[in-house]
Amino acid sequence: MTSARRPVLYVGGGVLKAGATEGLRKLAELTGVPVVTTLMALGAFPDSHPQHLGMPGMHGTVAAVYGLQKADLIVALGARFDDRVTGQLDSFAPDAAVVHADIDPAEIGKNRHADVPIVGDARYVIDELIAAVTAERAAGQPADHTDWWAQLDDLRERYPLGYEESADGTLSPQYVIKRLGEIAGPDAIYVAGVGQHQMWASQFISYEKPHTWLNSGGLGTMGYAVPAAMGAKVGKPDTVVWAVDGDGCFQMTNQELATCALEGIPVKIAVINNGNLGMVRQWQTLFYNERYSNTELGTHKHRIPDFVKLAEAPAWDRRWASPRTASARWTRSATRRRPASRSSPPATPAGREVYWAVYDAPASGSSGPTWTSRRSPGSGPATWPPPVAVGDAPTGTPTSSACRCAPSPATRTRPRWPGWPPSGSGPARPVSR
Ligand SMILES: Cc1ncc(C[n+]2csc(CCOP(=O)(O)OP(=O)(O)O)c2C)c(N)n1
Repeated sequence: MTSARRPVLYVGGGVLKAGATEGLRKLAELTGVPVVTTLMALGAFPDSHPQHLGMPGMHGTVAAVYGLQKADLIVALGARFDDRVTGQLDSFAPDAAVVHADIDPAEIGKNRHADVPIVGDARYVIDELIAAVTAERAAGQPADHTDWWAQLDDLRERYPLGYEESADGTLSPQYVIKRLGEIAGPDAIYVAGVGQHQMWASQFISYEKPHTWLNSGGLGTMGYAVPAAMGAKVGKPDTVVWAVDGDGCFQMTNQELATCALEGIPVKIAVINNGNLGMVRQWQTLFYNERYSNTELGTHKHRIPDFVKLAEAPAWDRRWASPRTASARWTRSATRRRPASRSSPPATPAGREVYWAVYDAPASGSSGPTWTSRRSPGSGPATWPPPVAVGDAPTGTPTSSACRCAPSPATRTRPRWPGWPPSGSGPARPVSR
């Protein structure tokens, strides 16, 4: 690190698991080396830190991708050279020597040859790297990364993360997520499902602290967000927990909202409803010649329920018999600072903070997407709707270097599949092309 001209610290989720974030910051600041953090490592190094290039890989920033690709030294800490980071392995970072530190020996050299393999807990490895760099510095080996930073800064300047505003003045999902992050702030915990909304949540919310981003980045399990948010809220009842979920993912585990109501677990959920299995559709667009198959969910038509009505369906709304009772229960729960127990009176507080923000794709025949938000009645001071009301979109057109929301595809009527739906169960319905 002291003799390399273009070094990068490539940080993975292992650094968070090892509790090595303090050490990472020390190492980064001591060496002046650029840092990239993977999807699993968001929060391990503050997003706002000047040495942070962002997330690498196919959903990453231009500077982070370029940084790894052109590096002459990659120091991988608790990361695994996943294909979403490297792309095609044989053309990934061709000039880089690799120092690969991981607690799991099976990871070392699995995808990319390690010139210096280190098996160990990231916390201890980082401490030893700090000691080694300090000794080299003392022996008069200064590092000069001026040219390297000039290139990277130029890219950061020219290609920041961005997105396109919709022409009709409706809100783009990236904007909604960005505002959510600005309003809830760096102390909140954010959880996401799997898909485009997950990528936008990773890109447009600023993660400044460890363990404020929970994500299923390895297996990528749709349905992760709601139960993960519940777990986070139970573990940290005083922290605001937001789940950013997709309309597809949310349907996999939304029944757990009943558990939230029963057990008093006040999570907040933003469903980014783009009317599609957006990420898969995006791949069909980009890699499968726009041959769309089974990705249109059809907002409020066939595969997507009315989420606002769904939010009202479980028992919590009915429990607000009177605002007075509701507010008494709320106070009691808030001062207890823990979830209501099973034997406590009906768990009104849970419902009171379950907050719904629904980004709606255009219903067929309607003029465009709409933003609706629903707050359960009698639930205290509003924190959400005003800042993201339609019309609050920023002026100017941000540049785009990130993925865009897949618009709802046009629909056409096609004969039903042979034998489905069973005869007598209704007319043929429009399906996506
Ligand atoms: C259990 C499971 N099934 C399928 C997939 C494959 N998959 C990844 S993203 C995705 C679409 C997710 O759609 P949605 O929740 O609406 O999110 P969007 O991409 O539209 O934001 C699918 C089907 C998966 N990751 N997990």
